[in-house]
Amino acid sequence: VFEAALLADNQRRASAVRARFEHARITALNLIGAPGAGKTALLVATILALSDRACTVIEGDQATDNDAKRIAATGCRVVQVNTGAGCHLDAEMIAGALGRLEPNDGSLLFVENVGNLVCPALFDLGEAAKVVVMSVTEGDDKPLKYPHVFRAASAMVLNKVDLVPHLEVDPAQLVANALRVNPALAVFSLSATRGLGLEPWCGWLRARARAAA
Ligand SMILES: Nc1nc2c(ncn2[C@@H]2O[C@H](COP(=O)(O)OP(=O)(O)OP(=O)(O)O)[C@@H](O)[C@H]2O)c(=O)[nH]1
Ligand SMILES: [Mg+2]
Repeated sequence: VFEAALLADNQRRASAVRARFEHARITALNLIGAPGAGKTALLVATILALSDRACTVIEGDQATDNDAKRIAATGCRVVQVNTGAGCHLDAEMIAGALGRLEPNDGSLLFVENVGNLVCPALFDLGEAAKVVVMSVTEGDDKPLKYPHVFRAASAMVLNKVDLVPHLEVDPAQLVANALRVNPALAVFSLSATRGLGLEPWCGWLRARARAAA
């Protein structure tokens, strides 16, 4: 009962945040993935590749501002949110961060959620879409074992494809498992640190931003 009330309260706040984004034509993406999947590396590479677009970032972590510093080094405006013991961001935290961030009308806003494949799937942040970020090192069965986030997401980034030759993992099987859970998932295989395969992902982001304009 407590959890249902908590989620209902979050949903109300998320709807208000979403209305605010739509009014300002801001495209907000909620990036969710396990610790170390490469969410921050993906954001750094994406921001540099989309240098012609206005972007801002909300960084969610239990502790430290390490990731905010990595984003700030690209020249992008960023706000860090620390959740302490919390395992996910919620809509109230986003509303608070927006007061500090003040993203421009028509811009792209990336939210990096706390590293966790489970809890963040439950909490609507008012985003236009959730993106699940996975790396090939996590194993090809993960979409079947943690289906909720794959079902909730509109896209999956499969990161660290540069490491495939060193692993036993079958990336085709991983993608097939993800599509079994959610046939509508847009899939982007890439290497954030090597800058491989970024084009289709950036194209998808541009199309989302155009749709909001
Ligand atoms: N080989 C390889 N390493 C990568 C790639 N992307 C990220 N990494 C490395 O993976 C590690 C984790 O990357 P982060 O960007 O910190 O991952 P994260 O998902 O933001 O981690 P948390 O915020 O702690 O959940 C770092 O050492 C990165 O350099 C990639 O495409 N290829
Ligand atoms: Mg990170």
